[in-house]
Amino acid sequence: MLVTLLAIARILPQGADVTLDDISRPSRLAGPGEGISDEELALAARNHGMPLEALRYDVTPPGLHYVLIHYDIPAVDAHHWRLRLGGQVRRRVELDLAMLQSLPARTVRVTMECAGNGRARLQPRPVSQPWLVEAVGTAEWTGAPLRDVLATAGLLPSAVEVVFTGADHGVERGVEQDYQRSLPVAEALDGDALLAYSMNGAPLPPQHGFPLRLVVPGWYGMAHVKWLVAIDAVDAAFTGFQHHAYRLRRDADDPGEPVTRIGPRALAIPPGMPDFMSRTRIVRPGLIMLEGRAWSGRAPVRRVEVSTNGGGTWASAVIEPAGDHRWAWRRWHHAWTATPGRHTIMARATTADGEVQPADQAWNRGGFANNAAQQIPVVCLAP
Ligand SMILES: Nc1nc2c(c(=O)[nH]1)N[C@H]1C(S)=C(S)[C@@H](COP(=O)(O)O)O[C@H]1N2
Ligand SMILES: [Mo]
Repeated sequence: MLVTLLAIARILPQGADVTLDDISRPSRLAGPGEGISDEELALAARNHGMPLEALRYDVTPPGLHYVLIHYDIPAVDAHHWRLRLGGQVRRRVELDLAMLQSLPARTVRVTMECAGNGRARLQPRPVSQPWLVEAVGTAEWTGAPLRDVLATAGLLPSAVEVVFTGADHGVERGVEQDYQRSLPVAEALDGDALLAYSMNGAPLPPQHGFPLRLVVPGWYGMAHVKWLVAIDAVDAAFTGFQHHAYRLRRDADDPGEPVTRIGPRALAIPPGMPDFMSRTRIVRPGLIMLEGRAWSGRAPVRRVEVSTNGGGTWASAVIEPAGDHRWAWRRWHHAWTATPGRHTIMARATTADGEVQPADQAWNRGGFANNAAQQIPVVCLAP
């Protein structure tokens, strides 16, 4: 029914009468048995995930970090680019890249994950970027602490939130907009938020926000505004589109809770070798070292457990220490003796607060913050 209405809306308006509503899609859930559409495929082909074998690296090599871009990568000329600070501040400030780079720099290793990671497996499926579980990556971001940059303008006591505006522009559900997100002042002044001009020791690549992006360690990806051009302190809670878009809602009328910090998750490097089309993992009998990574933007990960029988029984994996990298994933491993037959490998993380990854999905309309434990079907061949 909805699909028919959309099809008619696409045919009817001709020439001068076309509006954004005619071409922009409302949010919707896929119908029973409805496969991934051409439109979702178009998003999936440009917004790529991290191949899970790249979980082997402490820092994700350039080009393997996941990418999510709502509109287009904007054209930015670094020489003319400026960051404007305004709103509830003592003085308006314009900074160029050299000025930002002259402030004391910090480097933070951060695991970033898209809030929509895991969406494609939900039933019913929210129609959007169809991630499985690979919308994650870890990078070393270098830049100026956000609070130091805010101090150049001086926040007024009337400031309650800080709004970040990207140079990218597009339409979403009929609303034309710059990509914008806000942070509460307390969060913005937190020591770890960074305005990053470098990723893994090199200037930001175009797809990751050149020349400057916000990095908010521990928060889901949508908070880390790329291609930053403006920061405005505001005296009331920000109500822009992306604030409403990222909420955990049961249905369209539910005001929902905002999506903020990354839930705990463990992922395994898929063991053995893959079959090209089915992606089924194939192993041979004997000792196999299962390895992976675990992270959380809430309380730190305290335990990782592995199941080799689809969640029937769980065993504790060995986790390596976090070292100086509070906001980065941690490596874990677990020895498994594979026997001929079919197996389902699972991994789950538990935080120091006792939050454990669920076996089943807590469904919400946007398909956000889904951290149900990963399942990897493995076939072990006869010897
Ligand atoms: N300006 C701008 N910033 C943005 C986005 C965007 O579309 N435009 N996408 C956000 C989302 S939803 C995610 S998950 C992360 C992805 O960052 P990455 O592509 O560097 O991995 O960027 C965030 N920042
Ligand atoms: Mo995202």
